[in-house]
Amino acid sequence: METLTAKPAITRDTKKLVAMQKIQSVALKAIHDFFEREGFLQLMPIMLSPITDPLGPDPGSSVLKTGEIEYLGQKLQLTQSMILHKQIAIGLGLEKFYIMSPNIRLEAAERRATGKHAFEFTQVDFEIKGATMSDVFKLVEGLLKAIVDDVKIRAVEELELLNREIPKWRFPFRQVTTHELEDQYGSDWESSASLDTDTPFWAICHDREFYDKKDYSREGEHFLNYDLIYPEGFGEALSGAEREHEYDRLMQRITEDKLDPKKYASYLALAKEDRLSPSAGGGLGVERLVRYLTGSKHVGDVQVFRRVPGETLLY
Ligand code: ASN
Repeated sequence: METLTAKPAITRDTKKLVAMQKIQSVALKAIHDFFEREGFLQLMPIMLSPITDPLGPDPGSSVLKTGEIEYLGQKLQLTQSMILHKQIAIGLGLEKFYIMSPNIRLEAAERRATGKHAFEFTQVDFEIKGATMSDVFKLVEGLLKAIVDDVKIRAVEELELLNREIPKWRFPFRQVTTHELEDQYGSDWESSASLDTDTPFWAICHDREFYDKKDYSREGEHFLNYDLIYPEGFGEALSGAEREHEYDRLMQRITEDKLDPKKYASYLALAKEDRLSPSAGGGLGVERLVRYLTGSKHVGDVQVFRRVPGETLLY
């Protein structure tokens, strides 16, 4: 059984912690302002549901188990991501929206060493009806530019206190397939490729969860999905995709992944009635964003209440 391996950090540099929270507040306001300008609605998150993102199968995943509770005789899972709910919301007529969505991912203790894993974090999860990958690229590049511009103007003293100079980025961000990244940097490409750049880039075409759409216009295994990778070694910022929404394709992908379709019955029932629609979206990790903006070593360092795999929780 996995056990705790690390003592929690009790002493913290409070001045730095406050500066980080100021930068986070400026970033969050920039995010809300940006989505409002773009005509998005803000939906509320959910934390318990009979269905959640399986986060795999993915050989890179180290989630030990999905959190689960029983409530009035029903088994409910803690949200790992709201992807399935975003698709359902699109089916319910919500065309463009975002959610400040807390996720619980019970990662293995060894993930403490990556600097980018927290077992409880929030992502800015958004979805757009009828959108394509390139629509999302444009939107996210605009979003990140708005955030960084605001932080550079409104958090001058805090950036100085943290000794952080956010580099100037070049737009639009480069797109590279995971096949190319693997050829250049090996299967563990993320941190080396991230260290090798001064501007974020899009890593596209990953073989992963069933809800990320396959590119049916091409022979072989190609996928209409993407990760955004920060420069300077900070790694993944966002992941997202165009979505599978047709019943037969969803069933095929779920079966290929050796998942139990019964676990997704309520979601699949909507697909069967053709009540899911084409959409695309993604999720931007808030703590990872703040880690990047503040140049911090670990996502846990920017959390007032650290949620780092392997560390004992005090409060
Ligand atoms: N939020 C991601 C997406 O929209 C899913 C995830 O976090 N696993 O694709």
